[in-house]
Amino acid sequence: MKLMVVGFGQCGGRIADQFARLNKRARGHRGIEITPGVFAVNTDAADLTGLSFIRSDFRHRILIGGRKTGGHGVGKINELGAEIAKADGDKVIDAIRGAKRFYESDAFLLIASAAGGTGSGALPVITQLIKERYVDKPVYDLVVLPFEHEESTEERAVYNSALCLRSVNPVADAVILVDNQRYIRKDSSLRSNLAKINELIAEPFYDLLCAGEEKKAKYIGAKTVDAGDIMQTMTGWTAIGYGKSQVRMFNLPLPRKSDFRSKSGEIHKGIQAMDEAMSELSINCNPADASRALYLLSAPHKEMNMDLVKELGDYLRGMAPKATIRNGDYPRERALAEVTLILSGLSDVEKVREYYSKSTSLIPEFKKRQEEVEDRLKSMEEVGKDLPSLL
Ligand SMILES: Nc1nc2c(ncn2[C@@H]2O[C@H](COP(=O)(O)OP(=O)(O)OP(=O)(O)O)[C@@H](O)[C@H]2O)c(=O)[nH]1
Ligand SMILES: [Mg+2]
Repeated sequence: MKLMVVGFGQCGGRIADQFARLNKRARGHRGIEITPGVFAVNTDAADLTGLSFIRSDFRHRILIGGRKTGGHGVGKINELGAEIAKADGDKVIDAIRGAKRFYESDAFLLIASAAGGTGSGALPVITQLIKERYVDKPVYDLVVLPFEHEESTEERAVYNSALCLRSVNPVADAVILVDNQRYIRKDSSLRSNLAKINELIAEPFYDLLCAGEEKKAKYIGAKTVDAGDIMQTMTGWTAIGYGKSQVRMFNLPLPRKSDFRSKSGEIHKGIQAMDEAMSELSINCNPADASRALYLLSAPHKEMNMDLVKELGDYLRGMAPKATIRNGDYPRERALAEVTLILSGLSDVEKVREYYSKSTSLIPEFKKRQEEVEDRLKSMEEVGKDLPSLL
């Protein structure tokens, strides 16, 4: 599958940069293309300069709202991010249209954080704009949710997130939820290592996108996962996960198959990878709430067989009994069994529900504060009303 990738704001731009890196890897290692166009859009000029893999011309790193913000961002006010995106949206559309191999792409992937200003506000606006212009290509939004410490110290982080999610959900074909907090559960040092988190966020997409683009016969599975399978799966609230398990230890010469690599051993490795993918999902959710699911098994050719793929399917069916499940296999050369998992069409996501209810109670409070500011400004004007004006 080939994606047009656009990142908004600092977080979105940096994750889009990771997709440009994955594309470079796919081209170098496998001679295939997975992202015919990668763009970053920001109100902050310095953030655009800091990217590494996205082409560095102004058609790929797009500054919006330049005059309004002086190139310094919108300071977490996502209403302002949305307003700027409405005014400058054509810049983004022009850049996409100008991409040489746009026609090769199957879908859009738009990325932003929910808690900031620029990305959170621009994402829904540009999603809608792209949906109107390109009716035949699905638009998937990847939304990054804030860390717990941000939610507890900045009400605005919760409020922005609620507004962003509430606005993208009706316009995007699917919303992939990615909770920053989930990436520091096991390794709290990652809190200060956003670059590493961004790698972990992008990584599951690599096999998923490559599998259907392979040209070499030995890497084409018995059942390929292609753009059609992914598009049939992606709808509404969505989670993605990835897990792996070592299939050959220490690179020792292999004993004969009958010696120790029993079929049940292979299945065990596969299940282990599936378990990890499930527990490392990008958002905490209940698999039983999914209406669609997809898993891709990547493993060395010799380890792969249809029994294993089927066994994984039965296992997943037990956890997601209501889901239509699609699957595929992807023969690889690495000594790993890897599972990439998508759970989609989730009927309930606790985190989203929480943002909505907390923010609804914040509205009167925010309104009250705004009125207080206006009252104070008015009373100050009142004091100076008898002074002559220089205008
Ligand atoms: N995973 C990840 N999260 C990030 C990154 N940068 C910022 N965030 C998160 O994104 C939120 C802040 O949004 P930003 O993307 O910085 O904001 P912005 O869209 O640039 O908007 P303004 O700076 O307010 O104009 C916070 O929840 C951060 O934790 C990043 O590189 N990776
Ligand atoms: Mg910013």
